[in-house]
Amino acid sequence: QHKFWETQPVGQYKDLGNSSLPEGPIEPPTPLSEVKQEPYNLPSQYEWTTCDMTSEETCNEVYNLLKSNYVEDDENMFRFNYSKEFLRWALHPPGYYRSWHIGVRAKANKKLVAFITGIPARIRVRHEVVKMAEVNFLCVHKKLRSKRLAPVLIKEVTRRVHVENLWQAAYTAGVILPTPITTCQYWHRSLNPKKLIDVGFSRLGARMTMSRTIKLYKLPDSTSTPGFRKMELRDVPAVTRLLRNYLSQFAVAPDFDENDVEHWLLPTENVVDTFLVESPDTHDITDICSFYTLPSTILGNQNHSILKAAYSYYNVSTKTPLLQLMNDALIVAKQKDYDVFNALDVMQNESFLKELKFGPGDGQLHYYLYNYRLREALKPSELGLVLL
Ligand code: MYA
Ligand code: JJ1
Repeated sequence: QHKFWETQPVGQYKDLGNSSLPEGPIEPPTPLSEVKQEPYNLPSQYEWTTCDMTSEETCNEVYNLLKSNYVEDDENMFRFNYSKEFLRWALHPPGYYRSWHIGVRAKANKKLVAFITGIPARIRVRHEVVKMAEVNFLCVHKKLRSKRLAPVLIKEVTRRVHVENLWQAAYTAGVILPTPITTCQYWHRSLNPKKLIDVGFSRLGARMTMSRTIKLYKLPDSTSTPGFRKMELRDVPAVTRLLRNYLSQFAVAPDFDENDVEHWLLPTENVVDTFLVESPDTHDITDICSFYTLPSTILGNQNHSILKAAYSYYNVSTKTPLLQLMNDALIVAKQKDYDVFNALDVMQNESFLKELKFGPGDGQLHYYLYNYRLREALKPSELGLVLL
């Protein structure tokens, strides 16, 4: 029973497997003159605010709301702790709209109590490139849960996306809603097994001691691939060509141009790391691997308060085997003191997960499109999109 989602142009359960329905937009755009000009009504104690994330003060408020109220695992042991630099990066891609960074404040004390964001993206679905919003960072303060504020936030971001003449969106969630285009599994590769066990992120395997576990996850001190180095600004054209060509094989993937690649892949300290392989003889760029940094707060542990996690982002192998490339990514993440390297079973990731000693997590990530129907669900390996 989904009182809100039943009213929205999303794939409905009753239509699952009904192959007579066409792929594409569920409803047509309405004339811009018919788009509601005023924000939706909030309960009278609250007011809308547009969050200027370039302001240090506003960014701090958003950071603190998410730090205390954003996504937790199913046993409430860890909570995502996106950094301020990360939030600024995630919300300022080429062509972003400030009006899509939406907050709700309590009128009484101006405290920020809820948040939702959109950013523009071109997403290719099969042979069509569709201008969409990527919606993320939906958060309602713990004290205001279950009061139906989330549907108001979602309707308001939808309205502001419509104002810019965009009619589709992509989003992910840990919960099941009508209806996922695919469901992905989280996998985890221990880099600092002792800490992960101490904080309850993982458990000592059967018939395993701590010292055998530490040995099992040991990695070489340095990377193995000749020509493996950090990506630089001058690499943007080559990385764009490699990535565009690679992503073309997936049913749903971003349509990145050079500006997007400069924003999303060029390394930013403690936010996004990209490495590539430059052939020592030809100086061709043949392979890429990247990960982003998303720490989690460890809730209620005496000895540790932060779990430093790297999340696999976009990887392309044309010459170096993907297994070897990702092993080098693990080595640099270990050098940089990450505790764990996480990945979803998207794109070709299944080809290295087991061999590189990743294990399945207890979390799943469901991917959704708004106002765009797919005839049937995808396999995770048909998905070429990673949202932050
Ligand atoms: S996913 C991350 C979401 N955030 C968190 O999980 C943080 C911790 N939790 C919270 O802050 C709250 O529990 C939230 C719900 C805010 C999640 N996506 O207000 P309510 C539906 C979509 O009484 P609350 C991310 O950021 C629920 O099914 N809908 O509930 C992507 C129910 O509807 P229905 C969700 O717990 C977000 C209704 O809300 C989600 O106080 C993409 C209940 O509302 C969820 N994660 O607040 C948003 N969780 O009765 C959609 C619950 O029908 C974007 N619900 O089942 C759509 C595209 C928009 C743009 C379109 C442009 C064209
Ligand atoms: O991190 C996650 N799970 C961990 C910790 C589990 C703690 C108890 N619930 C986990 N650890 C096992 C690791 C082990 C290492 C050695 C090999 C075997 C495995 O499974 C999970 C993902 O698995 N994370 C979450 O549940 C966080 C929420 C995920 C949904 C995210 C929604 C995203 C919002 C959209 O933007």
